[in-house]
Amino acid sequence: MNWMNKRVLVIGAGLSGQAAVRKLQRLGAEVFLTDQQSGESLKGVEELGLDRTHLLLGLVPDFATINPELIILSPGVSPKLSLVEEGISRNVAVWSEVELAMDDCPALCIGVTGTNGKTTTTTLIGELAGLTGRPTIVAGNIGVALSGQVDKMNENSIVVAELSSFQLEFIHRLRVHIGILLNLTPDHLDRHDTLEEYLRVKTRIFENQTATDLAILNWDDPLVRDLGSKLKSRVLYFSPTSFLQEGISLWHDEIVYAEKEKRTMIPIISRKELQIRGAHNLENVMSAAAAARALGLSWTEIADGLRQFKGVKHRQEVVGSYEGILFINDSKGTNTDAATKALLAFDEPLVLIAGGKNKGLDFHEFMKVVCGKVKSLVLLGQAAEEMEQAARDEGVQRIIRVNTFEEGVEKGISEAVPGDVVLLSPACTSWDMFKNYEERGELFKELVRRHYREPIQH
Ligand code: UMA
Repeated sequence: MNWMNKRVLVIGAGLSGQAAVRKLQRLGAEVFLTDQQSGESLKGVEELGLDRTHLLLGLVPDFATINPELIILSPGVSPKLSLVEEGISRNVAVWSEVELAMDDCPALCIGVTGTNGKTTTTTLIGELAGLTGRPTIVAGNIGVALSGQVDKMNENSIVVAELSSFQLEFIHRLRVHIGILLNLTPDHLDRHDTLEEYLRVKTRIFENQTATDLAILNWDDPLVRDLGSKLKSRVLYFSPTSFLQEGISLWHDEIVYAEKEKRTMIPIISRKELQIRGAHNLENVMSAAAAARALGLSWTEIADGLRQFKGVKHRQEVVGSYEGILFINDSKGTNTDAATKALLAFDEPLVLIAGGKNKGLDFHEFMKVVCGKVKSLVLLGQAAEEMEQAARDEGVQRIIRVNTFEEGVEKGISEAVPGDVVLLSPACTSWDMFKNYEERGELFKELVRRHYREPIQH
């Protein structure tokens, strides 16, 4: 669309808002950027060019004075904000930042949504799409605003977009050629009010698909399965629990693709060959394989890509296997729920390295799981004392307290024997020792590799 000289109000000056402003500046629009926070507290705003751009920060601007023809909404901004309500009541178009990003983008678009697993699936599809040799970008809710990425795209490019319900709420023409809905469970109900509304918004991902497009749906999720009969696009189901005569599913331990009409079943890969663990990851792997197949990759190429995939950084990321011990970096496991999920993903004897700064959580329920799964528990950081107490209350036998992170990793290694898994999943934030969980995860990987004298990878 032509936005030359048009007045556009961008609400929210975070990643999305700033990327939108840059794109609108390139399109020649007159931009008004507003945020409830003042300029000093907003990182990156000072780097925005000010040509035909007005910064209205730390205040509530007067709608009538701006008189916008378009409002771009950052995903984290509620549509109940008075500025947005006023725009809607005056019939001003309201777009998500992703709508603006994809408005004139000629690339093939793969969109991934669902309550859980979006980031892993998006990352994996990005890696598989890379195998096609076509220019590929991975962006969206994954932490990189789409508007900042799509400018250099052409018809041959592939955009893999993680799309949240917040982003899908204000799309209009955004078309995903390949769309994935992984699963649907109640989430973000503070924003979407009812489960029905949340589902409605999520399923908008398929709204602009045509008969040539592909919808990849989870057979095991009744709400997602039912959607299949209502879509205009072709539908391909996947099931991580049962065999499907049509689609991607599990046949014993093998991930297979079956076509009913041709009466064929093609084995893709054994789940045992995957580096990423846990039942939930099968959803991610199967849907990504379906998308990659639609991109024209052979099943052999797809299997190779799946075999290589080490997961998303710091989320049950496979560091490597050394002298028969598998090392997993789950530094993003900053609460007991996330750390519990990580523990349950492994059947092998576990050495768990945990601790850091407590977010105010009680550790007793978590320690019940630890007690059943973990052979040695290494504790560090500010929360170590509290965690040790809870671990003792729940009957954990082998608890080792250390003073530094380095010592914790060394102890973890010395506790393990071939066949074990050493898991860093702290159940705490990193802020007592590190800037963030990324820094903690990177140090973990470095210490493990240094211990086994492997060159450090950056
Ligand atoms: N703001 C206002 N008024 C309000 C509310 C917010 O001015 O009423 C301002 C805040 O002061 C802040 C800005 O809006 O400066 C933040 O906007 P934002 O929350 O949309 O954050 P962005 O930095 O633009 O990041 C967003 C996504 N954030 C959310 O959806 C909350 C990022 O997803 C996404 O990676 C990024 O765009 C790039 O596409 C994060 C996320 O937590 C990872 N997503 C949720 C999730 O995964 O559960 C949906």
